[in-house]
Amino acid sequence: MSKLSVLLVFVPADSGVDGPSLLGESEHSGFLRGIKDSVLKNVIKRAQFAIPPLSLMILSSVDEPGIEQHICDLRFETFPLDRKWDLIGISVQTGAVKPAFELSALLREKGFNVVLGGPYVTLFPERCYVHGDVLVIGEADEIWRTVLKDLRNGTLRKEYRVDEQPDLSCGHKVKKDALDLHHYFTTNVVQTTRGCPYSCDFCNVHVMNGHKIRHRDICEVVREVEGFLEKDKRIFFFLDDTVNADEEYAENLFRELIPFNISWVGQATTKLGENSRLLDVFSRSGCGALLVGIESLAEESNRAHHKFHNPADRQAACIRNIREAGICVYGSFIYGLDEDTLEQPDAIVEFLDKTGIDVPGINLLRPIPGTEVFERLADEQRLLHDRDDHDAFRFSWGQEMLYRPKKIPIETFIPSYTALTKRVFTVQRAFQRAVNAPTLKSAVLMFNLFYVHMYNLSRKDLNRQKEELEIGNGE
Ligand code: B12
Ligand code: SF4
Repeated sequence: MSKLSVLLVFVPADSGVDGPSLLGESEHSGFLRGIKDSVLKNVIKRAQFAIPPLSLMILSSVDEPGIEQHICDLRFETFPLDRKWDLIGISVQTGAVKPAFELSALLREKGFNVVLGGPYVTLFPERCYVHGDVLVIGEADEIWRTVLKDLRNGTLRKEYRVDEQPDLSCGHKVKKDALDLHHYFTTNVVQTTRGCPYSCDFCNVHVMNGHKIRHRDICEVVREVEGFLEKDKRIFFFLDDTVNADEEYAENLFRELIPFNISWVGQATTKLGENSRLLDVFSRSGCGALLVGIESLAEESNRAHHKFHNPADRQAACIRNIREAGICVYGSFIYGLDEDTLEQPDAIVEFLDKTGIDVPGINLLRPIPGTEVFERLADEQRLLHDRDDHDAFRFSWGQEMLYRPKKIPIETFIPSYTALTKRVFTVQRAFQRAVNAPTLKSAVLMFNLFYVHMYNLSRKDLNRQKEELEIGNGE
């Protein structure tokens, strides 16, 4: 008997990291500039964040007799409509809801059975029922097997809800068999923990994955790294939101990884700079770069958004310690938080000079539906779009304001933000940062040069939005 075929689909977002482009048509863009933007968009799409979707790797690693699973990454592949699929699973991220639902509608029209899962389905199941035949609400690591069994038995239900978050310690081997390894910058993506003990109000990781940190078994992660190396020797991405959230676990895990001689990148809090033992283990295990969320340099702003774990007065020293350990720092700022004033841009530039941050990211606050800040801004009538219009809250690249800052009028805020990105992202600074980077110099140069381009797009879009806001105000 032939096997049942399941296809798992990753849908690119229209805007944002999947290939940034102008949100609106720029009158001044011109033919040549248009070509340049489109070429760069494709280069960025392919080079920058091209890592495979771990969620779909996890699901496709669930072995069920009589069922074969494939992954289709629409960033690189066209949808294989010429084949018969018994079930098609689509991962829905808040930033890519519209294209995900459009694809689902098209496939259902053609008679395919579509199952929807992922962060948006978990947060807003009531908005997804009409868009899929089956919904999986929550982390699907374990329940996916039930879905596959029901598919085989012809007893698929409308809804599968995960009541208790999966215990990560009981071992789920992640395989790469369903992936085309050649599409990606690297395929070595690993998650060691899930859940975040913090409650930043602009984030929904703690809403989806809970506050309790769940760990995978250290031996299991080590075996996974070893197995991954057989197929792909490139850099590892540890996708944990905070790889140092549990310092003892992190120390034990990365100590075990030292003999493998890998190089890796991840996300951490600046607190790492205060734990010299862990810093040493990170460095010896091959850590090349860490993204740290600095957000605001104004302590009262971080407090207003429930970010309490950043020691503002000690941040600079922490970052210097991390860089001195040979690890590059990607410093992620948000300008426009509630207590921010027009003094922030100077403070940020001074901070960048003082710490030598290798890649700065100067973000605008994105009120994501499903976060606390989204609800608060909606209640305070500071959102620029209807709170029910989730598509409007897309994840563009610092390219549009979605809300009114508290202390700075929006018409003043926009030029202040664009002037800041113009100072921070210049070709000259990109080269300087690459020269000074403790390691991964060419990657640091590449990122900074991409940002010169992307923040250039951001300025054009924001200037256009400012004009529209002024016209709207009758000026
Ligand atoms: C690595 C990463 C990326 C990578 C890879 C993206 C990817 N989708 O794989 C890159 C850099 C490309 C990226 C891009 C973006 N990202 Co991102 N990213 C992450 C990060 C750090 C880890 C993702 C991950 O692998 N998690 C581990 C897996 C196992 O968890 P999971 O994806 O939730 O999957 C589980 C369930 O959701 C479910 N599931 C998922 N898909 C499906 C599909 C089916 C059919 C089923 C049944 C179940 C199911 O089962 C899985 C196993 O339990 C998360 C933070 C986080 N903690 O998840 C943010 C996160 C997912 N990203 C986010 C955002 C906003 C984006 C962008 C929109 C950013 C932008 N400005 O462009 C884009 C969107 C790209 C896209 N088209 O999806 C938000 C999503 C918010 C939301 N509510 O949807 C998160 C949560 C970060 C945050 N703090 O808010 N991202
Ligand atoms: S932003 Fe980072 S630290 Fe804050 S809640 Fe989200 S995952 Fe946790």
